[in-house]
Amino acid sequence: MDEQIITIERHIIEQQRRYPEATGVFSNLMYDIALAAKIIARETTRAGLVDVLGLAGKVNVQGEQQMKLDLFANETMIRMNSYTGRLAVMASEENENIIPIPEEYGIGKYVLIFDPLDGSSNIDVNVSIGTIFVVYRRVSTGGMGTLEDCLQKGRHLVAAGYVVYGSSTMMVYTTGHGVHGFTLDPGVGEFLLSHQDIRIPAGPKYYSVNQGYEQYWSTGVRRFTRWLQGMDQEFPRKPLSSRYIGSLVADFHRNLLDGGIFYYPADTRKHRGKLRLVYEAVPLAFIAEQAGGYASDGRCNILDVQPESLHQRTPLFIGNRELVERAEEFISRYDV
Ligand code: FDP
Repeated sequence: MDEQIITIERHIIEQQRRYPEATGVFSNLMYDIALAAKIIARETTRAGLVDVLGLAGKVNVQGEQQMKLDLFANETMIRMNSYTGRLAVMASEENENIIPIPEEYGIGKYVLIFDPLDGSSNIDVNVSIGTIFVVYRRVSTGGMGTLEDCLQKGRHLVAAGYVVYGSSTMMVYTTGHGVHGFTLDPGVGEFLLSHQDIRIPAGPKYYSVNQGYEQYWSTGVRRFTRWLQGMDQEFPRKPLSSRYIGSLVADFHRNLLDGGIFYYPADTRKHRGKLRLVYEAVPLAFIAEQAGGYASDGRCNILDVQPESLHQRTPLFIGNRELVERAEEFISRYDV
């Protein structure tokens, strides 16, 4: 019985020890996010029991109808983080504009960007969904944070993570020193370290894409998919299995642990893809990189893309490095 039980709080404190100059503000911000995740997890697990299902009747900035649980998750993230004095500004996938921190609450030096509940079409059918977050240092000086603080390149982020609400709730995060996963023990209400220093397995098992849209894809994406299926005559390979949940966090999480690639390409209907650069692609790209993987928009590293607007969309190829690099090769060869 010499196995240690490490809570997320303890892990965060140990990470903080790497920085003797740290004041603890960042660690506390990580706790706040973990606490918000626990509150959202409690609601998602009760969603089938209480009357929180169904549409709230509002339409979000993406033009999608919001579900009640999306609103709850968004409110929870905002309420947990507005009054702490740790943040300069926030941005949420559910809000059209940046979320300023009122000066009377105290303005901090960090910036929090999140997708409160990703995979919303899966809520009603009890399939895994998730929360994605990313933290930056502010770049503006003085006063309330600005849009510029929220439009930094992924390369400059300080921490990124996600929570997946699945058969158990897991929080996975990185501060640039490996990727660590914690499973929520609902009995004690603590996230306990269950996956230390996650590395994407070298031998990939899965490819994850919505193949129903194949008719809209470019030649490069089609050829790449044929290659993954072991059907490319020129470059034969063993076929990968296909898995697609339709919740980015859940699809990404499975491929992170088991090996594989998730992609949501640009197509003839969605010229810039569907997923959001700052809320979805960037945080997961950093996690992938920290786990030995890679994320690309098909031509360029996601972490090097300069965001131009908050809700900007991007094509995304993410997972095992060699598969993502192959996707780039097929795209540069066949798509002009
Ligand atoms: P959803 O629209 O259900 O919120 O980001 C949005 C997202 O889900 C991702 O989680 C998911 O990977 C993707 O869209 C699914 O889109 P398709 O239904 O077009 O495959």
